[in-house]
Amino acid sequence: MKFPDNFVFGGATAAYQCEGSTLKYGKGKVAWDDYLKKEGRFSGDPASDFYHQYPIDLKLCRDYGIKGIRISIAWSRIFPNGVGQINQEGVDFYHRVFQECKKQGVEPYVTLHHFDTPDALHKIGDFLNHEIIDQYTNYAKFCFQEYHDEVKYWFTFNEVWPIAVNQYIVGSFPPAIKYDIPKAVYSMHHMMVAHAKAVLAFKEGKYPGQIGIIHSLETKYPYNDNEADYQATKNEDVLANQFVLDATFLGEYTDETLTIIKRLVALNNGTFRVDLEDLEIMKKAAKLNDCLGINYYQSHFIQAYDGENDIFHNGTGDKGTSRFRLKGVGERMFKEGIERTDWDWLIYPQGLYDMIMRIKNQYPNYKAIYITENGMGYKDEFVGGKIDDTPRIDYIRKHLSWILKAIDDGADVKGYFVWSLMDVFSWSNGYNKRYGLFYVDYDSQVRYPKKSASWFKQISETKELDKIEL
Ligand code: BGP
Repeated sequence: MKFPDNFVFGGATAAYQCEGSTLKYGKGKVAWDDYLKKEGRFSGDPASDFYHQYPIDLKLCRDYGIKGIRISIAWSRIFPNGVGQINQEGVDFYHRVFQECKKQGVEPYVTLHHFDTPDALHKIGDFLNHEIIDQYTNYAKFCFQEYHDEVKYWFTFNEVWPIAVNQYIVGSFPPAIKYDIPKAVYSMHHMMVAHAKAVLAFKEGKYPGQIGIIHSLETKYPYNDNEADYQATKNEDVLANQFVLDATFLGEYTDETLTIIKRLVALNNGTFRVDLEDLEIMKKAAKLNDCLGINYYQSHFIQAYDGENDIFHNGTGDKGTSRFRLKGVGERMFKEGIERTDWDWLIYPQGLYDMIMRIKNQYPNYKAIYITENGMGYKDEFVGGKIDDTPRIDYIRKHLSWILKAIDDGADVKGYFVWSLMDVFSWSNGYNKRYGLFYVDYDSQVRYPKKSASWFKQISETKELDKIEL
């Protein structure tokens, strides 16, 4: 049970979830600022105050054997309005962070977009608006040029499907629209074109290093062994997984993907047409991805569903409250014998193995896989300065075991990043859903290593995992 010597063990973060200082130091607004204010439940400030605490977090990385950190650049810290004027204070901030990474021996893996389109561009349609593609590409080019001496690993987007589904189907991300499959599909497609353009710009600029994209890939299984549930499973898989994987690795959509997507869009009174010029760009870029990031937390068991749309997002940790029933697509079911977190996320580590092997078989031109997020949302208890998060250790151990099996079976998996490095702000759950290896006291901003941090250090340093039965 040993990982390859060059396997990277890291911790993941995202700008809006950890930096705080959301409207300070020249940063432009993002849609979340007003949305969260209106909701009145919680705010992106102070988050984990990474803007000021980054030397401490990177020192913790060093002390706990964490060799890589996922960081995202906040587009609106660099371009407060998305385009045009540059905020030098923001540009300098990321230079300071990357310099500190170097000092502490922690490799930065940098995401250009992690759910935080600048508000000025969000207001004119975000990725529903075709114009945003070029604005995003300009921002990406700026970052490649500015940081190419400090950053070797780039990811264009974090989670294309969750952005689309949460913005336009679940309604838990601004602009909080519900049940609009056509909008979700167009927004995904435009992000994939923007990804392709950024990859081409990176390669044309001959920058050193690697570039890829991060997808959230949740394996879908039929709930019952019958034809209707198989079809429902296919629907959800195509919408959530295959659409973006085709775009990434084929640069086009297969007939199977298009047939299902067009049917689902038509069912919602829409049409889906692809611009041929965009397709050319996607095709060129599909051969050039250096890596794929997989974020994996859960899988779904799907049953056929033709009733009315009915989705309820469990954003409080009130177990058993979540519902996901999408007309003509399917219904996600809880399954006896499969544990769930308090937020109703099904803990199914084998789903990660199945997804990795599916990519290996279905898209053999993939080059390398990083597990860029995996971890357990948990209501950690702080008792006398100690945090015993044994369930999180079990969760991570099981997922790592299945990753090892995938490597054994020939998949090229090069790294694993725990979500999250330290506790961070959770988009639709606020501050009681904690994921970190390090507990953050949000009042004092003091960090406390959890039991999982010491356990993870040992794995990272020895590369060895105690054997468990799969
Ligand atoms: C992923 C996102 C992260 C993070 C994580 C946990 O989808 O990339 O930003 O939020 O999920 O999600 P949550 O905070 O909703 O539990």
